[in-house]
Amino acid sequence: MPAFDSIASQLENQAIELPSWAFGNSGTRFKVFSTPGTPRTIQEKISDAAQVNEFTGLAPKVALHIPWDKVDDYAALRRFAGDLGLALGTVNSNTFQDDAYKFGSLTHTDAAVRQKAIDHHFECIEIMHQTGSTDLKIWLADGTNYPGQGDIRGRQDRLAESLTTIYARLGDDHRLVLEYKFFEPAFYHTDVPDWGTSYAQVTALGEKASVCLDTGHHAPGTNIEFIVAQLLRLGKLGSFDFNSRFYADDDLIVGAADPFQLFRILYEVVRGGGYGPDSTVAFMLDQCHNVEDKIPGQIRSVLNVQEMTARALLVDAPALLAAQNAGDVLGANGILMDAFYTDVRPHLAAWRESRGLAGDPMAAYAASGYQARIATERVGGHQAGWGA
Ligand code: AOS
Ligand code: ZN
Ligand code: ZN
Repeated sequence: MPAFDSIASQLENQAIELPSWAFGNSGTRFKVFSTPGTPRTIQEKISDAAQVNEFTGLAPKVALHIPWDKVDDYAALRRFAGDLGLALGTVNSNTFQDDAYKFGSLTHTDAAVRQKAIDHHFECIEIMHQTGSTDLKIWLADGTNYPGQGDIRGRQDRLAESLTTIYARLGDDHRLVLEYKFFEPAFYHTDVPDWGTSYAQVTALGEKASVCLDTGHHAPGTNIEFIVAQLLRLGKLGSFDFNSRFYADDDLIVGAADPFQLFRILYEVVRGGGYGPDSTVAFMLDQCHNVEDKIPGQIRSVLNVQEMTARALLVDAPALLAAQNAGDVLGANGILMDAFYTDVRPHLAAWRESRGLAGDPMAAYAASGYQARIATERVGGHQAGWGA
């Protein structure tokens, strides 16, 4: 197995985008617990994201959700983030909370509703010009609850037409990433339920469109790393929404439920050329912190991604290939498992310290006093989806 030192320089390439909504209060359909110090504005969310980056060096971008993060002056917001060492990242559209979208948005039978949803995406693209964001991420709640409720085929056709109109409005440096999800909020059929549908739709659009893979959006038992390998092979893996799931779209801390799965995914990312300076894959988190503090929740998340990336980089690729080609089943499996079972935490702590970062970012953040300060300074923080 390669020594840690031989892969250390590749860790410099890691950049994880934080979701603005992770810093707001969120919960289940039963209760939204509020956490002292919860941001009241997008500026406060960005300030909290800056803490994650300050203690880890891993999170230089913040993704926005429109209209949750709507402001009058996006150029000013970009400067605000820049002064904290951050860039504004992916702009997430939202066509799932207006009454008009009860029966769909980009797929709706009513052209006026489709146009409303398209106009919202035009607004997002305009915002991207001002924020310097390159990615427009579309996740649709569109779908039906009962067989016969909608014309599945007609909805695909309208989706294609709506996406084509949005795609035509993208700037030269812009990309469109289409996220899939197998169910919820629709329970019978969802209009973009799987990677194949997303792939078919974005391929019809053109080069600037690709697939967003949310790790929580698959049926239990799905081999997600296979999807990763396939999409990279096809040149259509645009971005990740990382999180963990035990049951459905749980949006828990990435790597918390199944670190081995995260390792397997990141191994295929590395294997498929999705990691490194030439990669165009965006690594985002899409998480909510319902019962734990949000900033340390995000710090833990990016550290989990870093740990599993380091382990994936440690796989002895030539030896693995040789074992595979020789039909050495257990030898090949053993080579992969050797890397997975390597505890990289002491190495990563030393690596951080060599770069002027705290060896233990969780402890350093806890000792910084920031959490106590925001708890006293901020009163009346908002729910994630309804922040200022
Ligand atoms: C929804 O399930 C998706 O994961 C989206 O990425 C969504 O925009 C995000 O969870 C924020 O609500
Ligand atoms: Zn997502
Ligand atoms: Zn989700």
